[in-house]
Amino acid sequence: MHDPFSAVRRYDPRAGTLSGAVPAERRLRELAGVFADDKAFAAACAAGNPLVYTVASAEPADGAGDLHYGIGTLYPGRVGAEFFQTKGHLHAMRDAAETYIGLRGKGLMLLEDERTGACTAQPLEANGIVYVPGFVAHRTVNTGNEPLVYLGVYPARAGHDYGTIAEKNFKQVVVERNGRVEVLARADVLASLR
Ligand code: PAN
Ligand code: ZN
Repeated sequence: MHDPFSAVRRYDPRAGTLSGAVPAERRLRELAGVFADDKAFAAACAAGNPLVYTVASAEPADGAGDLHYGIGTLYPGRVGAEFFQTKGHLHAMRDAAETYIGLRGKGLMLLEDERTGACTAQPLEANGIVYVPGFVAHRTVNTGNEPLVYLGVYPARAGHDYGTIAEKNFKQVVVERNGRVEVLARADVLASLR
């Protein structure tokens, strides 16, 4: 029988593992449409389709007040000038918020409010916390040289809507230029690639 109190898990912030969870893997080819530079994307897929990130999730219960959580491990790397990043999503239950707790590495979260269009890039790194309010699309970007490992805690019923992002993508793109991390408008990046 399900024991509601057998709730202890162990995680390893270096490896990004969570006891009792088999991590889901996202390889580059599954991120079609995410990166701005189509040619660089095709070349990187052909050159070995690298592992971009894993997510090890815990879903203890599914009631209205329950929580799920997952450890994401986003590897360092780039497609052209653009840093490795997650697919990004809105929650299917739009008002579901999420707390991201940085465990290792250094990166940014792209946040975009679908109601107002307001967008921002906030630092996500070891010892930092980013609160993602409801109605806000979120994507994680690794701007460092080591894995970016973080814990995300969200309502059990949040669900993931990837379709809206697949259609619209985020307005901001994070690239390396002259050895620096820069957050640019996607429209400008696309124009410069033409
Ligand atoms: C996170 C994400 C994780 C992977 O646990 O699921 O960072 O990103 P994608 O789901 O966009 O591929 C979360 O935000 N859960 O709600
Ligand atoms: Zn989420």
